[in-house]
Parts: sequence; C-alpha cells; structure tokens
Amino acid sequence: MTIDVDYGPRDALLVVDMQNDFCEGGALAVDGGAALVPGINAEIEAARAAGALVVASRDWHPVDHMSFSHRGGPWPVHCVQDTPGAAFHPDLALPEDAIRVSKATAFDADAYSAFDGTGLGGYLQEKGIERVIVCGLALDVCVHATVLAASREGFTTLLLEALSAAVDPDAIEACHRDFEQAGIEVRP
Ligand code: VGL
Ligand code: ZN
Repeated sequence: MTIDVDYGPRDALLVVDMQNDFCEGGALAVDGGAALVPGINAEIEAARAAGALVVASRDWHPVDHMSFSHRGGPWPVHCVQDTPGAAFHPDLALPEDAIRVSKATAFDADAYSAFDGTGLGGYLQEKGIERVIVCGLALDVCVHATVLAASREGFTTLLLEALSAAVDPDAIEACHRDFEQAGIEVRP
C-alpha cells in the first residue's frame, strides 16, 4: 500500500534519518520508528516508478559532538559516523542511485534540517525539482526542521505524516501549528 501521491519527475521524495539509532533498540529510539520501513519502501518504489528523485538524509555526527549530553547538549550519544547506530535501517530499500545526504557533521554545530549546511536546496533546484515530499524520523525534530526548510527554500512541500513518528508525542501539536502557518500540506 502506498499513500496516494501523484509523483512525477519534478518531485523529490526525501527520507529523513531512517537510521538504527532512531529505531527500537537504538541510542535515541523513536517509538514506532522501525514499523515505518515497509511503508517508506513502498513510497520509494512509487516515486522511482514515476521518475521522481529519491533522497535519503542521515544524521552523521563526529565523536564528542556538541549535541551529546557529555558535551552539555540535549541528546544521548547517537549516529556517530561509521558506527552501526548511524547506519540506515537494514530493511530500508534505498536504490543505488538514491542521493545520500549527511548532516550535522561538524563538531561545533548541530543541524536538524537536511538542508542545513548540505547544499541540498541548490542541488534540487539544479535538478529542476519543484516539490519535496518528506517522511522519516523524527517528526518533532529533524522532519519538522526539514519540512520548514524545504518550504522556506521555495519548494512545494508535502509531509507524509503516516510515515513519520515523534521523539516526544506531546510536541506534535506545536509542529502542526508551524506547518499550517508555513502553508505546508500534511497528508495524515
Ligand atoms: C534527530 C535528535 C538528534 C533527528 C537528530 O534526526 O530527528 N533527533 N539528532
Ligand atoms: Zn543528532
């Protein structure tokens, strides 16, 4: 089953941070994270079949990153470069030609959005992409930031909420207000 998105060649499906550390058993596990994988795989297939671009971001921190609690940051150690926790979920069916984007790779800065410091916006523009369709983890952190950034960069933005899950479910309401204010379409 796929969500009924009319994908085309001017669309990019952006799969955010579907990594082991954000799934059950990981260092910063999101409830319901792993269960999203089959639905995301179906979406990837639908997007590809219609000639859409498939992009996958990953949180990719150096050791001792400033966002880790032992450095005074808000998060436990997670998604350290080249560790199993930073790998994409093993069942995520990323095509070989999918675009991989690593973010938050500097010691001294965090980046929640896949557009932050990656050059992704310019790249998508060069490719003629007009709409960005977003799914993945976590709804209230990196998906929230990524969706707002996509809209700010001028892309028509669609969030597939059934293919996302939050670290803090109590934060979802505030996210919805932000999405609405920015004119972002949320597909439940
Ligand atoms: C994320 C917390 C810390 C995310 C990344 O990908 O949502 N959350 N770093
Ligand atoms: Zn992180």
